[in-house]
Amino acid sequence: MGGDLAGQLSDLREEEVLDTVRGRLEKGDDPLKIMEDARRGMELVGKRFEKGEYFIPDLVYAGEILKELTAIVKPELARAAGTSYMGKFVLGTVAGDIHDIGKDIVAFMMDVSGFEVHDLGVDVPPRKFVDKIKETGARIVGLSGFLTLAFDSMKETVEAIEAAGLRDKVKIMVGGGLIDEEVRRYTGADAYGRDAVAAVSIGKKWVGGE
Ligand code: B12
Repeated sequence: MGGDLAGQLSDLREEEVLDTVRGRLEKGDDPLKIMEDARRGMELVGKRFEKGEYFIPDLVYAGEILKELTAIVKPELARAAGTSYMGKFVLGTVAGDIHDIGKDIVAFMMDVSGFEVHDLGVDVPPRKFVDKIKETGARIVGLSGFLTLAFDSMKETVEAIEAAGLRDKVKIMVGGGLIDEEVRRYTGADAYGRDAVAAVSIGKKWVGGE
């Protein structure tokens, strides 16, 4: 029951993964640590895909296992977080990219941390971000992306926000598998967050809550 979660996930051993997660939560293990192990497991899945050991259906299956795992961990994460109102947050996976597992974790963590989350979903064109910012008056924007092509989509989204005259009204954070500080600079965003915990602390800093 206390097995190696990252290894089990990377081997796509669904039942063992879920048993391990339930067992760890019962023992009072930190839900964030469980999510970190799951992240490492998904990284291993990605490596096997790169090496040609796994194929697209394996990625889909890994994504499904991760979703089930997240559903089990979510209530515990919610319990661990604070809840005072932090303002509005517009989030989406940028144009051309349909990865949403990481984005959904960010949405969830921002939500339970007190942000009003407006999640635009996946493959979101720049125009939709602009419209949502105008409609909600949100001051914080999150762009998620896992593909190399997402770098340009993020840049185009930041540019569209600027062209709409909203650039000095919003702070923009970027994140996702391949995103780092260098990519952040390329896109013109204000901050890069490595994970959902970082997203929350950046957001709180921007609203002056921490
Ligand atoms: C699962 C998966 C899929 C699933 C996605 C299911 C879903 N509903 O999301 C499916 C099978 C659909 C898929 C499809 C594809 N995929 Co894919 N996929 C993955 C995989 C294995 C895991 C990604 C994931 O969900 N990780 C789990 C989450 C939890 O990861 P995380 O990074 O820890 O998330 C945190 C941070 O990123 C951060 N974060 C995320 N968003 C944001 C936003 C903000 C604002 C902030 C601050 C933080 C933040 O917080 C998250 C939570 O803590 C990766 C491999 C990898 N190592 O990443 C490849 C990978 C991303 N995929 C890849 C590819 C190539 C594809 C396809 C093009 C394959 C194909 N030929 O069709 C398609 C893309 C289709 C498209 N247009 O988007 C490549 C990308 C390579 C590249 N350089 O572009 C990768 C890297 C695999 C590889 N090594 O080749 N994929």
